[in-house]
Amino acid sequence: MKNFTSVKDIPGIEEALKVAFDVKKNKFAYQHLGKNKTMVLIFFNSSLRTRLSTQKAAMNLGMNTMVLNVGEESWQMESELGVIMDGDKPEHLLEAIPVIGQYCDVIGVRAFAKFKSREDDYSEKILNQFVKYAGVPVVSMEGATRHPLQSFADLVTIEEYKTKPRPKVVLTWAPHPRALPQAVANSFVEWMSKTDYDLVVTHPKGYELAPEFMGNVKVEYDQKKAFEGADFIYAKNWSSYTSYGQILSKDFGWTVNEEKMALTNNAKFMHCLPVRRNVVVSDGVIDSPNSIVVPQAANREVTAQAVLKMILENL
Ligand code: SN0
Repeated sequence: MKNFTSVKDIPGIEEALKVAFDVKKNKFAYQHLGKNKTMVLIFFNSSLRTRLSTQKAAMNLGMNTMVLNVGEESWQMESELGVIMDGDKPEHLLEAIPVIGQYCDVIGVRAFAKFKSREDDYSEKILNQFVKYAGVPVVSMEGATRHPLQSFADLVTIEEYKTKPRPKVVLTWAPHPRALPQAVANSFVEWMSKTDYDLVVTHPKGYELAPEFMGNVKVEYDQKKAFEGADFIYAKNWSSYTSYGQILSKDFGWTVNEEKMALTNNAKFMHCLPVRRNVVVSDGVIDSPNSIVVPQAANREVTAQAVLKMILENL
């Protein structure tokens, strides 16, 4: 594997799962692969799990890691092409990216949707500049449209907790005070579509995800109906794709609570975190024994390590 920016980069779901379960069992067995190799992690946006789990995954493989938070610790970076740089951004990505590539063997990048232009976001303007100019493999640590390291961890978690071969997996929109990217939801749908799970997406009208991610995935506008018989409830807020970046609803009627979980087949509750308690999900649900958000987060280390292992093997 060279770059990792979407599910299309892995050799296949089955093989990727095999690698993940193997590194989970043998965390420190592949340290030779990363010896004298360095990973730089670049953050244009905040992080907790992604930063720590990816760094830990690299360290498990014997790599060295360096983290850079753009803007706070580095120069502000310009990403537009052809601009007159007489504003507040002293450095262009066109130089910064190949320079960073000189100091490392793998680059991890987090660059969220900016919500200025749907076209810019959906063309992955920043992430693709890294892929183009880095000269070394690039791992997406959440781009504008996808969060593949998260979705891979979600897949591993569902595989670990499922009690039947073909569980019903429900992705439900939930309210939020801020406009969030569609990346986690897009990517979740993209990865789940590669499995034979019974996948249902539920959201209010106007929150339809991009057709390139949804394909033929079932949409159920009635959240309670969607929850019926579900084995996994995956909650996530996203802003509108069609009315791009807008908040169309803050309806607490969509909050995941005990009453709705009672409609499910004793479903496990999942969320990528960070989560707004009593907005996205009630305390009662996230604190219940059915909540698997912590083991789900723990699998971020596992899947980051699986991805880095596959990249290192190909260097
Ligand atoms: C990000 C998102 O894409 O939704 C990262 C999720 C892994 N989430 C947020 O930015 C949440 C921020 C907030 O205000 O709750």
